[in-house]
Amino acid sequence: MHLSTTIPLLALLPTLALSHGLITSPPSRPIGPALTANCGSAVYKKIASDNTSYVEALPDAASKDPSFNPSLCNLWLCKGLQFADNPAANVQTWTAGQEVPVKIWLRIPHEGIANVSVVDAKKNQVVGDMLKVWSKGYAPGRKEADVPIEQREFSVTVPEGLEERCVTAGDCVLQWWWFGTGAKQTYESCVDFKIVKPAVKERAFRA
Ligand SMILES: [Cu+2]
Repeated sequence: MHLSTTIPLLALLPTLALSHGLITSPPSRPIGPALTANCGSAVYKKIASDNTSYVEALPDAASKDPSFNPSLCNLWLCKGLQFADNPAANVQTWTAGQEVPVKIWLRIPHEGIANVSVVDAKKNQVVGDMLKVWSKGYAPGRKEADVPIEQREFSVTVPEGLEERCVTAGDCVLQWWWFGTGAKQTYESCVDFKIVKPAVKERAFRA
């Protein structure tokens, strides 16, 4: 929803449900049956109606839903979207040092702060340094074209040292996180990946 801070009640009106943003490339986590199972059907319905909507809309819906399981559904990591719902073909295979092009769909801007980081999904902990940080001025303007292209299309470098922690898909995510400081809305979108060691180098060491 395009929520105005001066008229917060409008946020309750479903007719105002407008999109905000998510990662479109590489493919980000979609909705699916695991989301319903772990987060409940209320959360599922909210994300299904607008897959780019903000996190703050979800905890209230979840708290009234007996099927919401907070030990399996962290709404503040990937908006609660579940690894099990991501088709295997969407899981990226990366090596340290690789440049990964990322595209963001920013349908409605809200100026604020943003970052891209690798998150340990079990511990909900950012691993190492953030790969991108916008400490101010992210997503200004009123429409997507107002947002500087380098905030919507950029590359991140896969860090060193993830070879054990992120060797299994689902253990780590690449998360794009954005908070509109005026709107007070948080957006999260996650890419699943696994780290492999570069095969060519291994052979070279053994030779
Ligand atoms: Cu909004």
